[in-house]
Amino acid sequence: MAESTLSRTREFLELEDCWGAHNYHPLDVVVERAEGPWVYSVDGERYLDCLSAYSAVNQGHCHPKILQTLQEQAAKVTLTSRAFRNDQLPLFYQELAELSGMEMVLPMNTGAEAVETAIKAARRWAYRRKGVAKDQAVILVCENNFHGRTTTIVGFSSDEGSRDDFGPFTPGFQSIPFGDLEALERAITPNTAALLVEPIQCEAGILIPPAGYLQGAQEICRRHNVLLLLDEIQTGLGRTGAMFCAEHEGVRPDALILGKALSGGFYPVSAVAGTKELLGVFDPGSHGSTYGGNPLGCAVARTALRVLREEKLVERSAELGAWFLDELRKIEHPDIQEIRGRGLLIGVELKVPARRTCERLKDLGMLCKETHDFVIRIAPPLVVSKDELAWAVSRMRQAFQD
Ligand code: IF1
Repeated sequence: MAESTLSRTREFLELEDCWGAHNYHPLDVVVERAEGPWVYSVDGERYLDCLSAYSAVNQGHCHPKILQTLQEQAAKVTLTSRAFRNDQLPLFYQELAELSGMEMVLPMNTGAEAVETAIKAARRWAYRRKGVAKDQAVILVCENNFHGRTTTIVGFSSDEGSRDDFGPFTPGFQSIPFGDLEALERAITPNTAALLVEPIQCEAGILIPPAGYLQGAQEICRRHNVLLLLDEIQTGLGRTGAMFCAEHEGVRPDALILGKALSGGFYPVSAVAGTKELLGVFDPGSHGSTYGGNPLGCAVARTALRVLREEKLVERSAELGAWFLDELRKIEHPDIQEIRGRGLLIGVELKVPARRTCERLKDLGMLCKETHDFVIRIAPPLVVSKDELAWAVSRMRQAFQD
Protein backbone atom coordinates (compact mmCIF):
# COMPACT_ATOMS: atom_id res chain seq x y z
CA MET A 1 0.00 0.00 0.00
CA ALA A 2 2.68 2.48 1.04
CA GLU A 3 4.61 1.76 -2.12
CA SER A 4 1.70 2.14 -4.52
CA THR A 5 0.58 5.39 -2.88
CA LEU A 6 4.10 6.73 -2.94
CA SER A 7 4.23 5.91 -6.61
CA ARG A 8 1.10 8.04 -7.04
CA THR A 9 3.03 11.03 -5.75
CA ARG A 10 5.91 10.16 -8.05
CA GLU A 11 3.57 9.88 -11.03
CA PHE A 12 2.22 13.38 -10.44
CA LEU A 13 5.72 14.75 -10.02
CA GLU A 14 6.77 13.20 -13.32
CA LEU A 15 3.75 14.63 -15.15
CA GLU A 16 4.46 18.08 -13.79
CA ASP A 17 8.08 17.86 -14.70
CA CYS A 18 7.28 16.71 -18.21
CA TRP A 19 4.47 19.11 -19.18
CA GLY A 20 4.65 22.13 -16.92
CA ALA A 21 6.85 25.19 -17.24
CA HIS A 22 9.45 25.02 -14.50
CA ASN A 23 8.71 28.35 -12.85
CA TYR A 24 8.32 26.88 -9.32
CA HIS A 25 10.22 24.65 -6.93
CA PRO A 26 7.45 23.24 -4.71
CA LEU A 27 7.83 20.79 -1.85
CA ASP A 28 7.02 17.29 -3.05
CA VAL A 29 3.58 17.04 -1.47
CA VAL A 30 0.68 16.46 -3.84
CA VAL A 31 -2.45 17.78 -2.12
CA GLU A 32 -5.80 16.29 -3.07
CA ARG A 33 -8.06 17.77 -0.43
CA ALA A 34 -8.06 20.17 2.49
CA GLU A 35 -10.20 21.31 5.39
CA GLY A 36 -9.64 24.18 7.81
CA PRO A 37 -5.91 24.39 8.50
CA TRP A 38 -5.21 20.83 7.30
CA VAL A 39 -4.29 19.50 3.87
CA TYR A 40 -4.22 15.85 2.78
CA SER A 41 -1.89 14.38 0.19
CA VAL A 42 -2.60 11.76 -2.47
CA ASP A 43 -0.67 9.30 -0.33
CA GLY A 44 -3.00 9.90 2.63
CA GLU A 45 -0.63 12.03 4.72
CA ARG A 46 -2.05 14.92 6.73
CA TYR A 47 -0.20 18.22 7.07
CA LEU A 48 -0.82 21.42 9.00
CA ASP A 49 -0.79 24.16 6.36
CA CYS A 50 1.48 26.89 7.67
CA LEU A 51 1.48 28.92 4.48
CA SER A 52 -2.26 29.33 3.80
CA ALA A 53 -1.55 29.77 0.09
CA TYR A 54 0.39 32.91 0.96
CA SER A 55 -2.46 34.12 3.20
CA ALA A 56 -5.21 33.54 0.63
CA VAL A 57 -6.93 30.96 2.85
CA ASN A 58 -7.06 32.99 6.06
CA GLN A 59 -10.62 31.65 6.51
CA GLY A 60 -9.36 28.05 6.35
CA HIS A 61 -9.50 25.65 3.42
CA CYS A 62 -12.88 24.94 1.85
CA HIS A 63 -14.78 27.05 4.36
CA PRO A 64 -18.34 25.62 4.34
CA LYS A 65 -20.10 29.00 4.17
CA ILE A 66 -17.94 30.28 1.31
CA LEU A 67 -18.37 26.94 -0.44
CA GLN A 68 -22.14 27.23 -0.13
CA THR A 69 -22.09 30.73 -1.61
CA LEU A 70 -19.87 29.55 -4.44
CA GLN A 71 -22.22 26.71 -5.28
CA GLU A 72 -25.39 28.78 -5.01
CA GLN A 73 -24.05 31.69 -7.02
CA ALA A 74 -22.50 29.38 -9.65
CA ALA A 75 -25.96 27.97 -10.28
CA LYS A 76 -27.45 31.46 -10.77
CA VAL A 77 -25.07 33.56 -12.84
CA THR A 78 -21.27 33.61 -12.94
CA LEU A 79 -20.25 36.23 -15.45
CA THR A 80 -22.02 39.11 -17.09
CA SER A 81 -19.00 41.22 -18.06
CA ARG A 82 -19.12 44.84 -17.09
CA ALA A 83 -21.05 45.62 -20.26
CA PHE A 84 -24.09 44.79 -18.12
CA ARG A 85 -24.68 45.04 -14.40
CA ASN A 86 -25.07 42.27 -11.85
CA ASP A 87 -26.72 42.13 -8.45
CA GLN A 88 -23.60 41.18 -6.47
CA LEU A 89 -21.16 43.92 -7.45
CA PRO A 90 -23.00 46.85 -5.79
CA LEU A 91 -23.21 44.96 -2.50
CA PHE A 92 -19.55 43.99 -2.75
CA TYR A 93 -18.67 47.66 -3.31
CA GLN A 94 -20.66 48.76 -0.30
CA GLU A 95 -19.43 46.04 2.04
CA LEU A 96 -15.74 46.44 1.17
CA ALA A 97 -15.95 50.23 1.32
CA GLU A 98 -17.55 50.07 4.76
CA LEU A 99 -15.06 47.50 6.01
CA SER A 100 -12.04 49.46 4.77
CA GLY A 101 -13.34 52.93 5.56
CA MET A 102 -12.73 53.88 1.93
CA GLU A 103 -15.02 55.77 -0.40
CA MET A 104 -14.68 53.79 -3.61
CA VAL A 105 -13.78 50.30 -4.78
CA LEU A 106 -12.46 48.97 -8.08
CA PRO A 107 -12.53 45.18 -8.49
CA MET A 108 -9.98 43.08 -10.38
CA ASN A 109 -8.90 39.44 -10.15
CA THR A 110 -5.27 38.88 -9.21
CA GLY A 111 -3.13 40.86 -6.83
CA ALA A 112 -0.82 42.04 -9.57
CA GLU A 113 -3.78 43.48 -11.49
CA ALA A 114 -4.89 45.41 -8.43
CA VAL A 115 -1.37 46.80 -8.03
CA GLU A 116 -1.38 47.80 -11.71
CA THR A 117 -4.74 49.47 -11.14
CA ALA A 118 -3.35 51.52 -8.25
CA ILE A 119 -0.36 52.52 -10.38
CA LYS A 120 -2.59 53.67 -13.22
CA ALA A 121 -4.83 55.60 -10.83
CA ALA A 122 -1.84 57.28 -9.17
CA ARG A 123 -0.37 58.35 -12.50
CA ARG A 124 -3.63 59.80 -13.76
CA TRP A 125 -4.11 61.56 -10.44
CA ALA A 126 -0.62 63.06 -10.75
CA TYR A 127 -1.39 64.51 -14.20
CA ARG A 128 -4.98 65.54 -13.69
CA ARG A 129 -5.05 66.62 -10.06
CA LYS A 130 -1.52 67.37 -8.96
CA GLY A 131 -0.42 68.99 -12.21
CA VAL A 132 2.65 66.87 -13.01
CA ALA A 133 3.82 67.36 -16.62
CA LYS A 134 2.86 64.65 -19.10
CA ASP A 135 4.73 61.38 -18.67
CA GLN A 136 6.90 62.73 -15.85
CA ALA A 137 5.18 61.07 -12.88
CA VAL A 138 7.37 59.00 -10.57
CA ILE A 139 6.15 56.34 -8.16
CA LEU A 140 8.44 55.54 -5.24
CA VAL A 141 8.76 51.88 -4.32
CA CYS A 142 10.87 50.11 -1.70
CA GLU A 143 13.89 47.88 -2.10
CA ASN A 144 13.05 44.18 -1.73
CA ASN A 145 9.40 44.83 -2.57
CA PHE A 146 7.11 42.14 -3.89
CA HIS A 147 4.02 43.37 -5.71
CA GLY A 148 3.48 40.69 -8.35
CA ARG A 149 4.75 39.38 -11.65
CA THR A 150 3.66 41.64 -14.51
CA THR A 151 6.37 43.22 -16.65
CA THR A 152 5.78 46.66 -15.11
CA ILE A 153 5.88 45.31 -11.56
CA VAL A 154 8.97 43.11 -11.95
CA GLY A 155 10.63 46.09 -13.61
CA PHE A 156 10.80 47.83 -10.22
CA SER A 157 11.68 44.71 -8.24
CA SER A 158 15.15 44.39 -6.75
CA ASP A 159 15.05 40.61 -6.98
CA GLU A 160 17.22 39.53 -9.91
CA GLY A 161 15.44 36.19 -10.24
CA SER A 162 12.13 37.99 -10.81
CA ARG A 163 13.39 40.46 -13.42
CA ASP A 164 16.40 38.97 -15.14
CA ASP A 165 15.98 39.12 -18.94
CA PHE A 166 12.36 40.33 -18.83
CA GLY A 167 13.23 43.88 -19.87
CA PRO A 168 12.95 46.46 -21.24
CA PHE A 169 11.00 47.76 -18.26
CA THR A 170 8.44 50.49 -17.65
CA PRO A 171 10.02 53.78 -16.58
CA GLY A 172 8.62 56.03 -13.84
CA PHE A 173 9.60 54.10 -10.71
CA GLN A 174 12.31 54.89 -8.18
CA SER A 175 13.41 52.56 -5.44
CA ILE A 176 14.22 53.69 -1.89
CA PRO A 177 15.22 51.72 1.24
CA PHE A 178 12.30 50.18 3.15
CA GLY A 179 11.62 51.61 6.60
CA ASP A 180 13.70 54.74 6.04
CA LEU A 181 11.71 57.97 6.39
CA GLU A 182 14.64 60.24 5.62
CA ALA A 183 15.25 58.44 2.34
CA LEU A 184 11.55 58.89 1.53
CA GLU A 185 11.63 62.61 2.21
CA ARG A 186 14.85 63.02 0.17
CA ALA A 187 13.45 61.11 -2.82
CA ILE A 188 10.31 63.24 -3.19
CA THR A 189 10.27 65.79 -6.01
CA PRO A 190 7.40 67.79 -7.54
CA ASN A 191 6.97 64.86 -9.97
CA THR A 192 6.43 62.29 -7.24
CA ALA A 193 2.95 60.82 -7.57
CA ALA A 194 2.94 58.15 -4.89
CA LEU A 195 4.70 55.85 -2.49
CA LEU A 196 3.78 52.20 -3.11
CA VAL A 197 4.70 50.05 -0.11
CA GLU A 198 3.88 46.85 1.78
CA PRO A 199 3.26 47.44 5.52
CA ILE A 200 5.38 44.33 6.17
CA GLN A 201 7.64 43.01 3.42
CA CYS A 202 6.72 39.35 3.18
CA GLU A 203 8.76 37.97 0.30
CA ALA A 204 11.78 39.86 1.62
CA GLY A 205 11.57 37.68 4.75
CA ILE A 206 8.73 39.08 6.92
CA LEU A 207 10.53 42.40 7.39
CA ILE A 208 8.69 44.59 9.87
CA PRO A 209 9.61 48.28 9.52
CA PRO A 210 10.57 50.37 12.56
CA ALA A 211 7.57 51.40 14.71
CA GLY A 212 6.03 54.60 13.38
CA TYR A 213 7.26 54.08 9.82
CA LEU A 214 3.83 53.93 8.22
CA GLN A 215 2.56 56.86 10.22
CA GLY A 216 5.68 58.85 9.36
CA ALA A 217 5.34 57.91 5.69
CA GLN A 218 1.72 59.07 5.75
CA GLU A 219 2.71 62.38 7.29
CA ILE A 220 5.51 62.99 4.76
CA CYS A 221 3.29 61.99 1.83
CA ARG A 222 0.50 64.33 2.95
CA ARG A 223 2.90 67.22 3.44
CA HIS A 224 4.21 66.83 -0.13
CA ASN A 225 0.89 65.99 -1.79
CA VAL A 226 2.08 62.45 -2.56
CA LEU A 227 -0.28 59.47 -2.49
CA LEU A 228 0.22 56.58 -0.08
CA LEU A 229 -0.62 53.28 -1.80
CA LEU A 230 -0.53 50.34 0.61
CA ASP A 231 -0.18 46.84 -0.78
CA GLU A 232 -2.12 44.85 1.81
CA ILE A 233 -2.65 41.89 -0.50
CA GLN A 234 -0.90 39.66 1.98
CA THR A 235 -1.00 41.64 5.23
CA GLY A 236 -4.65 42.64 4.95
CA LEU A 237 -7.82 40.88 6.08
CA GLY A 238 -6.74 39.74 9.51
CA ARG A 239 -3.34 38.23 8.88
CA THR A 240 -1.39 40.55 11.19
CA GLY A 241 -3.97 40.74 13.98
CA ALA A 242 -5.78 43.77 12.59
CA MET A 243 -8.25 43.85 9.71
CA PHE A 244 -5.62 45.89 7.84
CA CYS A 245 -2.01 46.14 8.94
CA ALA A 246 -2.16 49.95 8.57
CA GLU A 247 -4.60 50.03 11.50
CA HIS A 248 -1.78 49.17 13.90
CA GLU A 249 -0.52 52.72 13.34
CA GLY A 250 -3.85 54.40 12.71
CA VAL A 251 -2.89 55.01 9.10
CA ARG A 252 -5.46 55.68 6.39
CA PRO A 253 -3.84 55.39 2.96
CA ASP A 254 -5.17 56.83 -0.30
CA ALA A 255 -5.44 53.30 -1.65
CA LEU A 256 -5.62 49.94 0.03
CA ILE A 257 -4.67 47.17 -2.40
CA LEU A 258 -6.32 43.85 -1.56
CA GLY A 259 -6.43 40.33 -2.94
CA LYS A 260 -5.74 36.80 -1.73
CA ALA A 261 -8.03 36.29 1.32
CA LEU A 262 -10.62 38.61 -0.20
CA SER A 263 -12.12 35.40 -1.59
CA GLY A 264 -10.89 32.93 1.03
CA GLY A 265 -8.98 30.92 -1.56
CA PHE A 266 -11.96 29.97 -3.72
CA TYR A 267 -11.61 32.30 -6.59
CA PRO A 268 -9.25 35.10 -7.65
CA VAL A 269 -10.72 38.38 -6.43
CA SER A 270 -8.68 41.52 -5.88
CA ALA A 271 -9.59 45.16 -5.48
CA VAL A 272 -8.35 48.64 -4.87
CA ALA A 273 -10.27 50.46 -2.15
CA GLY A 274 -9.45 54.13 -2.20
CA THR A 275 -10.48 57.71 -1.91
CA LYS A 276 -12.85 59.36 -4.40
CA GLU A 277 -10.08 61.82 -5.16
CA LEU A 278 -7.93 58.91 -6.44
CA LEU A 279 -10.30 56.32 -7.92
CA GLY A 280 -12.43 59.13 -9.29
CA VAL A 281 -9.82 59.56 -12.05
CA PHE A 282 -11.21 56.57 -13.94
CA ASP A 283 -13.91 57.18 -16.50
CA PRO A 284 -15.63 54.68 -18.82
CA GLY A 285 -13.13 53.02 -21.12
CA SER A 286 -10.05 53.93 -19.09
CA HIS A 287 -9.66 50.65 -17.23
CA GLY A 288 -11.31 47.27 -16.78
CA SER A 289 -11.21 43.49 -16.86
CA THR A 290 -13.48 40.79 -18.31
CA TYR A 291 -13.77 38.94 -15.03
CA GLY A 292 -13.27 41.87 -12.66
CA GLY A 293 -16.40 42.42 -10.58
CA ASN A 294 -18.09 39.27 -11.80
CA PRO A 295 -21.04 38.05 -9.73
CA LEU A 296 -19.44 34.75 -8.70
CA GLY A 297 -16.29 36.48 -7.42
CA CYS A 298 -18.28 39.23 -5.71
CA ALA A 299 -20.62 36.77 -3.97
CA VAL A 300 -17.68 34.66 -2.79
CA ALA A 301 -15.82 37.75 -1.57
CA ARG A 302 -18.84 39.04 0.32
CA THR A 303 -19.12 35.77 2.23
CA ALA A 304 -15.34 35.59 2.73
CA LEU A 305 -15.47 39.02 4.42
CA ARG A 306 -18.52 38.03 6.46
CA VAL A 307 -16.69 34.92 7.73
CA LEU A 308 -13.74 37.05 8.88
CA ARG A 309 -16.10 39.13 10.98
CA GLU A 310 -18.49 36.43 12.20
CA GLU A 311 -15.72 34.10 13.31
CA LYS A 312 -13.69 36.93 14.83
CA LEU A 313 -10.67 35.81 12.85
CA VAL A 314 -8.91 39.14 13.26
CA GLU A 315 -9.07 38.85 17.06
CA ARG A 316 -7.97 35.22 16.85
CA SER A 317 -5.00 36.22 14.72
CA ALA A 318 -3.93 38.83 17.29
CA GLU A 319 -4.36 36.61 20.34
CA LEU A 320 -3.13 33.29 18.98
CA GLY A 321 -0.36 34.99 17.03
CA ALA A 322 1.07 36.68 20.13
CA TRP A 323 0.97 33.42 22.07
CA PHE A 324 2.45 31.40 19.19
CA LEU A 325 5.29 33.91 18.69
CA ASP A 326 6.15 33.70 22.41
CA GLU A 327 6.19 29.92 22.30
CA LEU A 328 8.32 29.80 19.17
CA ARG A 329 10.79 32.21 20.73
CA LYS A 330 11.36 29.71 23.56
CA ILE A 331 12.96 27.34 21.05
CA GLU A 332 16.70 27.70 21.40
CA HIS A 333 19.04 26.60 18.68
CA PRO A 334 22.31 28.02 17.36
CA ASP A 335 20.88 28.08 13.81
CA ILE A 336 18.09 30.49 14.80
CA GLN A 337 18.94 34.14 14.14
CA GLU A 338 15.63 35.80 14.99
CA ILE A 339 11.92 35.04 15.28
CA ARG A 340 9.64 37.95 14.43
CA GLY A 341 6.04 38.44 13.50
CA ARG A 342 2.76 40.23 13.80
CA GLY A 343 -0.47 38.34 14.37
CA LEU A 344 -0.24 35.02 12.56
CA LEU A 345 2.41 36.22 10.12
CA ILE A 346 5.66 34.92 11.51
CA GLY A 347 9.19 34.62 10.15
CA VAL A 348 11.85 32.38 11.64
CA GLU A 349 15.17 33.65 10.37
CA LEU A 350 17.99 31.14 10.34
CA LYS A 351 21.72 31.50 9.96
CA VAL A 352 21.62 28.65 7.45
CA PRO A 353 19.44 28.10 4.34
CA ALA A 354 15.87 27.34 5.44
CA ARG A 355 14.93 24.83 2.75
CA ARG A 356 16.34 21.88 4.70
CA THR A 357 14.28 22.75 7.79
CA CYS A 358 11.17 23.14 5.60
CA GLU A 359 11.81 19.65 4.20
CA ARG A 360 12.19 18.31 7.76
CA LEU A 361 9.00 20.05 8.85
CA LYS A 362 7.21 18.50 5.90
CA ASP A 363 8.31 15.05 7.07
CA LEU A 364 6.97 16.00 10.52
CA GLY A 365 3.57 16.97 9.09
CA MET A 366 3.90 20.72 8.79
CA LEU A 367 3.96 22.62 5.49
CA CYS A 368 6.07 25.77 5.52
CA LYS A 369 7.80 27.70 2.80
CA GLU A 370 11.20 29.25 2.94
CA THR A 371 11.51 32.80 1.75
CA HIS A 372 14.65 34.65 0.80
CA ASP A 373 16.59 31.46 1.50
CA PHE A 374 17.09 32.02 5.23
CA VAL A 375 13.58 32.63 6.55
CA ILE A 376 10.86 30.10 7.30
CA ARG A 377 7.51 31.76 6.84
CA ILE A 378 4.79 30.53 9.23
CA ALA A 379 1.28 31.75 8.45
CA PRO A 380 -1.43 29.18 9.21
CA PRO A 381 -5.10 29.80 8.38
CA LEU A 382 -6.61 32.06 11.05
CA VAL A 383 -9.10 29.33 12.03
CA VAL A 384 -6.23 27.28 13.47
CA SER A 385 -6.75 26.32 17.13
CA LYS A 386 -4.41 26.89 20.06
CA ASP A 387 -3.93 23.12 20.36
CA GLU A 388 -2.94 22.89 16.73
CA LEU A 389 -0.46 25.72 17.21
CA ALA A 390 0.96 23.98 20.30
CA TRP A 391 1.40 20.92 18.12
CA ALA A 392 3.18 23.09 15.53
CA VAL A 393 5.54 24.40 18.22
CA SER A 394 6.43 20.83 19.21
CA ARG A 395 7.09 19.97 15.55
CA MET A 396 9.32 23.02 15.19
CA ARG A 397 11.21 22.00 18.30
CA GLN A 398 11.67 18.55 16.84
CA ALA A 399 12.83 19.91 13.48
CA PHE A 400 15.66 21.70 15.21
CA GLN A 401 16.77 18.61 17.13
CA ASP A 402 19.57 17.05 15.18
C1 IF1 B 1 3.85 33.55 -6.33
C2 IF1 B 1 5.91 36.03 -2.49
C3 IF1 B 1 4.06 36.00 -1.05
C4 IF1 B 1 1.94 39.84 -2.69
C5 IF1 B 1 1.85 41.22 -2.51
C6 IF1 B 1 1.01 41.49 -4.68
C7 IF1 B 1 1.05 40.13 -4.94
C8 IF1 B 1 1.53 39.30 -3.93
C9 IF1 B 1 2.28 41.82 -1.20
C10 IF1 B 1 0.61 39.60 -6.27
C11 IF1 B 1 1.67 37.88 -4.20
C12 IF1 B 1 2.56 35.79 -3.78
C13 IF1 B 1 2.50 35.31 -5.17
C14 IF1 B 1 3.21 34.00 -5.09
C15 IF1 B 1 4.22 34.10 -4.04
C16 IF1 B 1 3.65 35.11 -3.15
C17 IF1 B 1 4.51 35.73 -2.23
F1 IF1 B 1 6.62 35.18 -1.77
F2 IF1 B 1 6.30 35.94 -3.70
F3 IF1 B 1 6.14 37.26 -2.03
F4 IF1 B 1 2.85 35.79 -0.76
F5 IF1 B 1 4.81 36.46 -0.13
N1 IF1 B 1 1.41 42.00 -3.50
N2 IF1 B 1 2.31 37.11 -3.47
O1 IF1 B 1 2.40 39.05 -1.70
O2 IF1 B 1 -0.57 38.88 -6.17
O3 IF1 B 1 -0.88 38.52 -8.60
O4 IF1 B 1 -0.06 36.64 -7.21
O5 IF1 B 1 -2.41 37.46 -6.97
O6 IF1 B 1 3.89 32.34 -6.45
O7 IF1 B 1 4.33 34.38 -7.12
P1 IF1 B 1 -1.00 37.82 -7.32
